[in-house]
Amino acid sequence: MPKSVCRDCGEAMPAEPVACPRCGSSRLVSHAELDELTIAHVDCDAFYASVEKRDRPELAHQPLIVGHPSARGVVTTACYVARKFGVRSAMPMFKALDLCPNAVVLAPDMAKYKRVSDEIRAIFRSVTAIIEPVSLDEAYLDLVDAESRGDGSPAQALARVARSVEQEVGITVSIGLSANKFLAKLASELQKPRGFSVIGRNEAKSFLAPLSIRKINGVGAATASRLEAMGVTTIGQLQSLSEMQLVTQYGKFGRRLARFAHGEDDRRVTPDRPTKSISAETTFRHDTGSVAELWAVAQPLCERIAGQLVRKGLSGGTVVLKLKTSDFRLLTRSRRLPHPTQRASVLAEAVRQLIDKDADGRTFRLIGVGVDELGPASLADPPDLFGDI
Ligand code: TTP
Ligand code: MG
Repeated sequence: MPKSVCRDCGEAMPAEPVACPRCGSSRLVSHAELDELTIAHVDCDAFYASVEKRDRPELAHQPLIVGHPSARGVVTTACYVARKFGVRSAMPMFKALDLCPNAVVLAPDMAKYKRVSDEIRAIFRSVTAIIEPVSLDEAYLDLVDAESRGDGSPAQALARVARSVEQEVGITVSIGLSANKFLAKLASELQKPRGFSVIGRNEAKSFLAPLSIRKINGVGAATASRLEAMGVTTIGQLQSLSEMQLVTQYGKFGRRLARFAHGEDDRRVTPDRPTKSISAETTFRHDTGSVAELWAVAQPLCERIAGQLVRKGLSGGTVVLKLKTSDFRLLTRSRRLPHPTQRASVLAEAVRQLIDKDADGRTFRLIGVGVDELGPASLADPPDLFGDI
């Protein structure tokens, strides 16, 4: 049964009406699988240009180009008015101004875009902790916990995110909701600007079939040329090749290509490491699943981190264990310490407990240990806990 969410008031509906029965808006997002999809890609519309327009309302309807206004400069981004004239990112400025002589040109203000990006991320955090920023203006969100956090369905949480960004930050975003990162990113591009698109599992293959292979994340000019030389230009043609054929030709990436072509992608949304953290990691010479080996490598990492904490006059409140599996999945686990520390032994004890949980037969290629929730050294290791007053 089709399910809909009103993008203006957040009302959820079991059917697919023309307008929202609660607020009358016709901005509805509807899809039969709406309640089963949890992975979103959120991308700001004409990001730098939108921020500049927000700060200069008199430019609202004018063509605006952000980029260095020298003769040899290039367009960093163009607003949607300028895009109607054919202006695009990375175009030489002289060409852009030939196409759109009336455009206003502003130099980028990166510090401001960073601040805006932080504000947007704070809004993302209000609906999920599983956020993977890709650049200042885009991120993947996993809304698997939305319902249990009291945010409603993933689509309702996302509609609220879009409204908050508009009201609190003053720019617009486009949202793609799907079953995985690959499809979510494609979905977010479908209806820009101010879009909200859904690609369901059921239609993924047929949706992908007519698209160019160049739409696949990671297919650059070189891979595309190789595929095109084999007569493969659309994802549909790629679907008819076997995974084995693609692996023979492209190695590991071939496997990913085969999966993507069928709309499958098992990459997780991986929250980025907190900015304030200290970490160390080691790649194993041979992949291992042995607790003893993991532990043997983790201990010196804890020592390195403890040394850095002492040198920097800091203490760490949370220990983070990172493990990359042999098939490149990243697992991140963290544990809050009973008290902030600078000691390798305290870090190591927490890491040992985390390793014990994750060593379940899988093999790993990399182990990393980190600390975050950094604080001053004065908070580290209350002396009475160690009896060495
Ligand atoms: P994009 O998300 O690719 O572009 P956009 O946000 O300007 O437009 P839209 O998403 O609506 O299509 O990139 C985000 C920002 O990154 C963009 O505002 C400027 C910067 N950027 C560059 O500096 N160089 C580039 O070549 C591109 C594409 C973007
Ligand atoms: Mg963008």
